[in-house]
Amino acid sequence: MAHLVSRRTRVLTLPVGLALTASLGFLPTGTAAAAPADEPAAVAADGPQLSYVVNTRAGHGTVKQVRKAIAAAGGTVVTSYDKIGVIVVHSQNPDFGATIRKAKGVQSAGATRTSPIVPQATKDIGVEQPLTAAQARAASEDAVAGQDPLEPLQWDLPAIKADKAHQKSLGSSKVTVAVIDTGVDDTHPDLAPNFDRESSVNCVSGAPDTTDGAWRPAAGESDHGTHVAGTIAAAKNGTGVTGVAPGVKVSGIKVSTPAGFFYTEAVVCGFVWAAEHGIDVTNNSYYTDPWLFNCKNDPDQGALVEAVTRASRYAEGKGVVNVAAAGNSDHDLALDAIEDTTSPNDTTPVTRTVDPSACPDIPTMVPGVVTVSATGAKNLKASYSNYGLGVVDVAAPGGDSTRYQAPEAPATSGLILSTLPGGGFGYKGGTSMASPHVAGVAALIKSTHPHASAAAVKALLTHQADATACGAPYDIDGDGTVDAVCEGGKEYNGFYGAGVVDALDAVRR
Ligand SMILES: [Ca+2]
Ligand SMILES: [Ca+2]
Ligand SMILES: [Ca+2]
Repeated sequence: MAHLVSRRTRVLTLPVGLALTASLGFLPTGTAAAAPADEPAAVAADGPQLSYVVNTRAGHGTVKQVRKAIAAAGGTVVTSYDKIGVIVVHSQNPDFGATIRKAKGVQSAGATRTSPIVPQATKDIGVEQPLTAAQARAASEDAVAGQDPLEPLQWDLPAIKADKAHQKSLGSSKVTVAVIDTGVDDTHPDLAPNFDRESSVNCVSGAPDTTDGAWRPAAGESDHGTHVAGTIAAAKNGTGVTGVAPGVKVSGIKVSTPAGFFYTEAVVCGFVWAAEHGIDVTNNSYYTDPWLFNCKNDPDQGALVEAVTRASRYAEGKGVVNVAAAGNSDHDLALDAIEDTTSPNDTTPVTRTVDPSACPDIPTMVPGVVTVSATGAKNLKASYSNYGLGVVDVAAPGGDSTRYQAPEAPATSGLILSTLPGGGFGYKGGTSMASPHVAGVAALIKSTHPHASAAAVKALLTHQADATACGAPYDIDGDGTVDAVCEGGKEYNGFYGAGVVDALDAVRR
């Protein structure tokens, strides 16, 4: 089974050679929760407990009517997002989806997973490349006045002129970026000063859990979200690393299960939470499991696209800029036929050929979401990064294998250095790391223009980006064969969109 997070957190060309796919060893068992007592006896409830999103027409009367139909079909409402007409349901009725789709007021409904809801083994995603004590020591000797000790290793900051931007502004503490991810360890000394607890939450069940600290990764869970948070807003405080926007606030919206699955109901909860808690920017370095591509003409997958689209649009309407990673499969998302061999990734994947325009990768391909491709230290598209004319909006550093794109000294790794749970630091690479650079720049723009709408911030983001031409035929491994084709002109193309984001322009009034 392909693991979701592997696609986003692991570069295809990892220097430490982590496998791209990892068996989760998932075994369906009979441990799913018992059927609710009030379930009508006539409805089959002998299937695995699955989770669903049910999309309804707006209006309170409709929601009430649909709730009745859900109960009659053997479903239990977990939570209901009435403002966007999305209801999260659990059911063991194998026919629940087909039955509820016929109910009055229901527009679409789909299972958010293909395996039952049971506790899954925790799994350590691991660190792509450690920071050695010698590297850290050498960096602190190289650091000049005004730099945090590890900043000399952060080649990605000058690549977007964040170092120069910081001489003018670190961003406003009135701006908050939410990391919709695997959880954020806010006790990290480089994150604690900028962490916003009030706008942090655990959304894994599909309903918000505001228990103190519920936004943190549990022991053994992925360190991905903590790394992403540091890239956005690690403090400029004389210790560790520096984020792209070290003066803004960052919050954690935990949406992945212990095994690292990002299911639709959790993502919907995350966007609705962001919309209603004063968030200015969300970062989305994942795709919703279990489908890499969700075909709108499939009743299940189409409902997932609809629910995530409603939730992200609701957030955008409340002024939230949603930024997302383009993905790490080296796919041209503008093609009309891509082979997907990894979905569904929570049971047995099947091979299918999809047209991404009809079968989008969500949330990154949802209209309105800023789609980010990754560059390496030579400012070229990273070897693994997805691309596509008309799909990629902007580019930012996500790192690449040093063998393909080596940084200049004193930096020693082609990957991105950031915070890890437990107070540590380490390198990761992927479009997961590119997206938070863009989220950070969007936060700087919002700091400069506090009254700008989400649309206005996005317009400035692309307008200020430094146009990057396709350049020479892309043979990143130098074997004489072109590895990806960049379409478009200098101002807008499939590899870099409108260009590499510009933190210095972002702080100019
Ligand atoms: Ca710091
Ligand atoms: Ca510029
Ligand atoms: Ca090649």
